[in-house]
Amino acid sequence: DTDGDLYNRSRLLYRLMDQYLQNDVFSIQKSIMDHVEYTIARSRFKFDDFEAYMASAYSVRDRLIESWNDTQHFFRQLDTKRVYYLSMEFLMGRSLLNSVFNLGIKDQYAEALRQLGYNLEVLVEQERDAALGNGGLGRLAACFLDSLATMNYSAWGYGIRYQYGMFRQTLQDGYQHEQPDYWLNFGNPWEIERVHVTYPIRFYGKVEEHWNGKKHFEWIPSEQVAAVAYDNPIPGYGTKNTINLRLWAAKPSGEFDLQSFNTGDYVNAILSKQRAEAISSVLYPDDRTYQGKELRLKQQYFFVSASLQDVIRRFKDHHDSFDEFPNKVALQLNDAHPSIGIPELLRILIDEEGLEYYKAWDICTRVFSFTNHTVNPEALEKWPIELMESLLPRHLQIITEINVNFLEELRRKYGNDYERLSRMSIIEDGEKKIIRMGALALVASHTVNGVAEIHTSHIKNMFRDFYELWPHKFQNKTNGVTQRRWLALCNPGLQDVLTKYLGTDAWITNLDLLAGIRKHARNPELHKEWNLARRQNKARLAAYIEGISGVKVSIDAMFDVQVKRIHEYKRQLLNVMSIIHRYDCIKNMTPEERKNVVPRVCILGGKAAPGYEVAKKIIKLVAVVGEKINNDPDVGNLLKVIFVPDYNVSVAELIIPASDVSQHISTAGNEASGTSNMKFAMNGCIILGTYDGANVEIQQEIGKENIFLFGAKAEQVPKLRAERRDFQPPRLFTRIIGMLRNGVFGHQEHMHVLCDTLEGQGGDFYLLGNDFQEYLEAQAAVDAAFVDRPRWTQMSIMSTAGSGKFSSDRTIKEYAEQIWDIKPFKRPV
Ligand code: T68
Repeated sequence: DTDGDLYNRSRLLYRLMDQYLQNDVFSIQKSIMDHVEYTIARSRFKFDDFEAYMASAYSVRDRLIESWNDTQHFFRQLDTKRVYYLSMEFLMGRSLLNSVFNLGIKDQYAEALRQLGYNLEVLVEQERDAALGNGGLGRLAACFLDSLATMNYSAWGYGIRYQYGMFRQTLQDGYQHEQPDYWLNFGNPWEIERVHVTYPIRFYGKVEEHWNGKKHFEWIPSEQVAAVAYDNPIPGYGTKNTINLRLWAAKPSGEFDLQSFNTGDYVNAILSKQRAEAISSVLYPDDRTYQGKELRLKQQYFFVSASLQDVIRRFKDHHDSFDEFPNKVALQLNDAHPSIGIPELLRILIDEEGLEYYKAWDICTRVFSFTNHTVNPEALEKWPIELMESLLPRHLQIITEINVNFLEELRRKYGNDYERLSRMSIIEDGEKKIIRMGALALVASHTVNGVAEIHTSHIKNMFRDFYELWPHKFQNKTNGVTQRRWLALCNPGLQDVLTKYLGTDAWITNLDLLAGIRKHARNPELHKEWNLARRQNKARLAAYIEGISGVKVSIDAMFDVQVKRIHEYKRQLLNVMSIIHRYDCIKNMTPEERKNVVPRVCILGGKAAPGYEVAKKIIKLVAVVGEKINNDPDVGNLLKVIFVPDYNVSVAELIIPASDVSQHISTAGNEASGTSNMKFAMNGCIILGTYDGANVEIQQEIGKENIFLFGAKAEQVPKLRAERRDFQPPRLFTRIIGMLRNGVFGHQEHMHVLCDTLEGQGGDFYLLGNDFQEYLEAQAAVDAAFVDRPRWTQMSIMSTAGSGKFSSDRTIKEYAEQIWDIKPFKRPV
């Protein structure tokens, strides 16, 4: 090209792109109709709601791409330090409303669609949830991305593009059934497939040792797949920044295995390559229990290796040596799941980039940091050494080397304190040698954090040897949630009331401003508007409940909600027992006495891991108890019990703003933090909970008088457990167990199994009996508060007012400043 050619070509390019897409109503309509015709290939005179949703989504995506491109260009030019959030799970939910809201074009889209004869609220419902996560851990990652974008940090999310997300739960005769979630069936308009962004991922094989002046290892793998990038733009709110969530899909590798095509078995050769796709096909639905499945380790290595290759490629675009790597890259491990990334980074730096081991190790310890999400040491991933040796032989060598060096360091410090050394060793010695991924993450990371104050103190205890050695590594980062999705979007009524009384909508990016509503907490005008907004939410939920169950519920009743994964430690069983107690009381009342009962609708929801039998039995119990109570004419409207099937992000968005009371009643010391407690509090719902996880900090923020906490404290639990055999549970507790066993609700065999978890040798591990009395008292206090309407409304307002701390914006700012050392860069308009 001559200079003249170049000049003319760039003039042409600018002329072709004379402006960005416009966001006036007509331009939006034109974008949508173009996609109806040219992407969906329907006629503009005939397209249904789903097609209108797809076309709208594509038109929003166009706008996201503009913003994404410019943001990436902006960060590249500045050569910013970036944080990479590595997570096996991102529980994103729906995107349409969130995207137009964050881009600041929600009203224009609503109007554009209205004029075309469509309703944005209806179209929003056409979208399938992106359910690439189990629960709190995956949803936290999603909230973090929203905050990272909004606060202008240079950040990427990296994960897996599962073809099947979290299973869909249906109830058949009260039993949970799992249906595959093939969410990509009708296409995913939000992602951008990058067929050229692909990396080889290798498995199995052997390691050869070479000598060319120094020892060098060569891994000769025997299986190879390709990781292909799918980009999901994440727009910030009130900013032009749009960041990226890059998810990897496994595809057959183009180059490998070519020789097998000469064997004559052409068809089988192709079929065997096709199996590569299995790696990214399904999300494991077991949260908090560890199963040593090879496919899971393959998934972990697959996405971490692709991500690190991508990170290093991006770094090398700007740098010739790795000296600057720790100043440009922060790698956050969302639990120990991605910690195979530690030996992978070392392998790349040593085997491929030619760095010395100690240089590579130094880099490693300056880039990784690790978040722990559980108090249960059983849930920490541990891989049998044989599995690692067969799947990732070079990585096993490297882990062994890390461990040898680490033990040597310990020996220098502690001498031959073998017990301590064996407790701390990354490789657990025993009949079967096991690699402790938690220990690996701890040794290689510069920081480890818990997700609530109480949880962090628990971690220091769980890893006490490491805490003694490296106290400076341990930090707390109390979780948070994004108020964009979890207040502004899911509760538009309350959004308007808040903005009106605060005189600004700045709380959408500065949640501390909610405290300003405190001075109106007794204002009767506010009470009226507050309750009106909340009643409209309740009416929406009541209609939904009638639709799924046929049960009519009164919106004057208290909506009492417990929605979360089903787990013994979360004690849904305790909730059901108090419901049975309430039923028992009503049955034994005179009609006159029944007039004083505060009507309640008890709503439960949540999925059980497919192999978790007790959890599944709890779901059936709720169904059975509900069946009996809901149809008992003595009870009428005083008590209803509803199990909402398929609890997911979208259902949460409907339920949370409509709840009066929500329950977070885990045995103290078991729930790391909880995040839905924050969402409920923010929406003016009263928390009924234990002294566990973030409940403790919520109480500090909103005040003792506005929350109902009860039960044993975490520090009492070990003693209570030890004394369990001599403990006499309250009479009411044994009475309810008796009712279940005696067949008051039928299904006796089923009930015996559940009751056996509460009685006898080793029974009641989660101390339901110990907390039962206080729980009933707290429940009675909730009833008393609810009927005092002004007091209740004031408590509700105070809950919202005290929720400022629980924005993920606050959490992310702490991570950015205290762990990642990154700064915000806002793209100029
Ligand atoms: C949750 N953990 C904590 N794990 O239970 C919850 N685990 O207290 C906390 O608020 C939340 O993390 C965010 O910090 C999980 O959700 C999992 O989902 C999970 C999945 C696979 C393997 C292990």
